[in-house]
Amino acid sequence: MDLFENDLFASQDEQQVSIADGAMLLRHFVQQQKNASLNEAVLLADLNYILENSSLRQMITPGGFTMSVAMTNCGALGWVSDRKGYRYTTLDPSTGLPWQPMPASFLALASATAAQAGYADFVPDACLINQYQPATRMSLHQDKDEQDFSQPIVSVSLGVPAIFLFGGAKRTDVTRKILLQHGDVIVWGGKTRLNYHGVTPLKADSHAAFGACRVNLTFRKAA
Ligand code: MD6
Ligand code: FE
Repeated sequence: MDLFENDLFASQDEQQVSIADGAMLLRHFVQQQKNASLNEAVLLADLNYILENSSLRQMITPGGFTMSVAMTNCGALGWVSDRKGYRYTTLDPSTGLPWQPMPASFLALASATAAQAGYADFVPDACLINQYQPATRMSLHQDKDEQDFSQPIVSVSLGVPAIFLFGGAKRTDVTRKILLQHGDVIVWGGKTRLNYHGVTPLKADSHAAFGACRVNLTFRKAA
């Protein structure tokens, strides 16, 4: 299949895959958590609560384009984009109120996966929630609005699978395709912290809990 020809990992069954020095894929990590405080049902209930109390919105890029991915945040800081630029805010611009607090299950998932990938003591202060409808994509970008690039990023995929594009330090570097399925977590830092990456248009599919959508949780230490 053409789509996966650059995917080093699609045919492998390993639970834990090193993508590059500093970046690791933990497959189906969410489903494997069975603690009272961290398990799939608690995580999805906590996510639903956030989405019910904070609206997903399509933000405007500094260049004036409407992003196709719908976003909200939880945690002390939230990532926002508008004509003035990209930044982190303590208040949700659509309400003027603080973002919803980060649920304990989210914190537990972020620090457990970071530790598993070799990043001890990761305590995120920001969780960006991205919702992809069918055909929605995210173009190649770097995550560079955070203050301390020694801190990793934890990215959790839920719902319909997506193809993640993982490039290099330059926008023109070749990208590899990585299949991200429900419950997969990428921990990303070290030498790859500023690598370009994106998501190809979401294919029509269905997931029991998410319908036609994919939801991505991106945990960061922004401040
Ligand atoms: C997404 N993810 O998976 C978009 N950024 O929906 C990201 O932009 C991302 O997954 C930095 C590190 C990991 C990521
Ligand atoms: Fe990103």
